[in-house]
Amino acid sequence: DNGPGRGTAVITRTKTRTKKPSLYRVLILNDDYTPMEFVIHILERFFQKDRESATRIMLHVHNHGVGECGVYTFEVAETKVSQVMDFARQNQHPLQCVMEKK
Ligand code: NFA
Repeated sequence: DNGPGRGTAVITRTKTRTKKPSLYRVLILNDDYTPMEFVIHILERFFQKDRESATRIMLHVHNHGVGECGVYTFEVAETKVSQVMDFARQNQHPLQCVMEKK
């Protein structure tokens, strides 16, 4: 006999709350040498922009010095930055791409 209040299984709450991942903006920076067409290509290829929004973002960077390509979780943002920096370097353009916490 277990008697009162003994031998009773207790399930404690192990997980209810989840954490939203931090988000990071990926930015490109203006320079005097990278061709406009190359920047548009980057935005189409790595950020899935159509030609119209790629052109708008490129011109924003050209006119304001910096612009947002997209917002991603840390690992995705890091990968985008690496892909852009590698591709720019391979093509001998000084284009800079950075990430910042939102
Ligand atoms: N400023 C560059 C040019 O006039 C174009 C550019 C735009 C470069 C956006 C970098 C980022 N060729």
